[in-house]
Amino acid sequence: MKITNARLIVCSPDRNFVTLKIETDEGIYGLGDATLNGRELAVAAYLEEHVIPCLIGRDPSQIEDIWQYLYRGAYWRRGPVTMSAIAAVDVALWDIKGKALNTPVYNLLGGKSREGVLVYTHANGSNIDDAVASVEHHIGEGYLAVRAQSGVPGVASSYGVPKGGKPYEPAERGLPGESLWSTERYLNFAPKLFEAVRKSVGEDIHLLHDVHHRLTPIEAARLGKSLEPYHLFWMEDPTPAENQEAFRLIREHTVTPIATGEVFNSFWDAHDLIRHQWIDYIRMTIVHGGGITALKKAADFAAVYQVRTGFHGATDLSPVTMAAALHFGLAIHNFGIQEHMHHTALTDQVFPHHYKFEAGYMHPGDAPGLGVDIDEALAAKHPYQRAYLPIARKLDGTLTDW
Ligand code: GCO
Ligand code: MG
Repeated sequence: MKITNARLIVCSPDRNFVTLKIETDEGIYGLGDATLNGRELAVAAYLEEHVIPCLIGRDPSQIEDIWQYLYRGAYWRRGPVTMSAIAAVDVALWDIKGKALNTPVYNLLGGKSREGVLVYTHANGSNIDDAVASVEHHIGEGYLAVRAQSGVPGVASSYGVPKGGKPYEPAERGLPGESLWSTERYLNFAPKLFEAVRKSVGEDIHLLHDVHHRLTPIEAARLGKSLEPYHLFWMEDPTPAENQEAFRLIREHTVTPIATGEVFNSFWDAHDLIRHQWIDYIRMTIVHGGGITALKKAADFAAVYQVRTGFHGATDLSPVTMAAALHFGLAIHNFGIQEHMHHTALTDQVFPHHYKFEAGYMHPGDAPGLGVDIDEALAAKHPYQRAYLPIARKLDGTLTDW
C-alpha cells in the first residue's frame, strides 16, 4: 500500500477543527485530528508545507518509522505545533491499519482490557446551588464521575463556568476575552463547594475538580488538604507544570490525588512527575502528545509507577481524538478515566462516529479502524473562524495563568 494523497479539512461546526485525511492507492483512507485550540492554522501550515510533501509514496503500514521520520527527521523537536502535526499523521495511519486489517484500533493495541471506558463529564454553575443541581443532572444522565466547577463569590467570571446558560466552551470567536481571578477568594470557597456537592451526591460518585494551573505549590497543598474530607477522584492542574519538581511539595502535604498534563506535548514533560510518583493521573492527549505511538510509550512508562491515564477530552479535541482515546483506554492496562465533554450536535453530524455512552462508560465501537468519519460537504459549509482561549487577570490587573 502507498500513500497517494493527504489533505487538510479546516472547519468550524460551532468551533474550529483541523482534520488530516490520508488517502492510499487501495482506496482506504485514515483521519487524524490536528486541532490546537486558538493556534489552529499554525498546525495546518506545518502539515501542509512541511509534512504532507514527505508522506506521498510512503507505505502507511510503517507507523513507527514514519513517526521517527517526522520527529527525529525534523531535527527541531517537541512543541505543541510539531507534536500535534505528528499526532495527526500517526492517528490517521492507525486508522488506515485498522481498516486494512478489518479490525478496530483497540485490537491493534493489545485487545480490550475492559468492557467500557469510565468517563467523567463537566458540571458547572454560577453558584453552589446551581453547581450541585448540574452535578445531579449529569448523574441523572448516567455519569458515575463528574467534574464540578462553580462561580466564585466576588470574582466576576470563573474558569469552567459558561456564560448565558450555554454549555461551557473554552474558546470564543474574535480576539481573546478576559476573565478575572482571585486565589484568596477561590481557596476560601472551594471546600464549601465540595462540602455541598458531596452531601448531595453521597459517597459513591467520583468527583473531580480542575484548578486550571492557577495556584502556587503551597496554595495547591492547602487546597488539597482542605478537600480531603470530600475524597476527590482528583484535583487537576493544581499548579503550572513546567517545573515538574513543583509537584513534590504538593504531594508531601496532601493525599488528594493529582492529575496533570493536558498541555504537555512530550513524554519528557511528564518524566519526573511519573518516576517520582508526584502525580496519580497523566492527562496528555493523543492529539497534542504526538499520537497513539507516543502515548503508548508514555502510558507504559507510567504503568511501572502505578500512574494511570486520565486523558484530556474537552470539546477542542475533535471526535477523531475522542475515538482514538476510547480505543486506547479500552486496551491499555493502566487506564484510569477519560474526560467526556459533549460536542455540539452539528460537530457530531460533521464527524459521524461509532462511539457511544451508556451508564457511565463509553465504548469506541467495533468498526474497523477508529470508527469515525468526516462529512466533507457539511464541513465545507462551516468555514474556519478565528477564535481564542481567554486570558486571566488578577483583581489588580496582573496577567496570570488562565
Ligand atoms: C479540561 C480543560 C479544558 C481546557 C481547554 C483548552 O480539563 O477540560 O482544562 O477546558 O481549558 O481544552 O483548550
Ligand atoms: Mg483541565
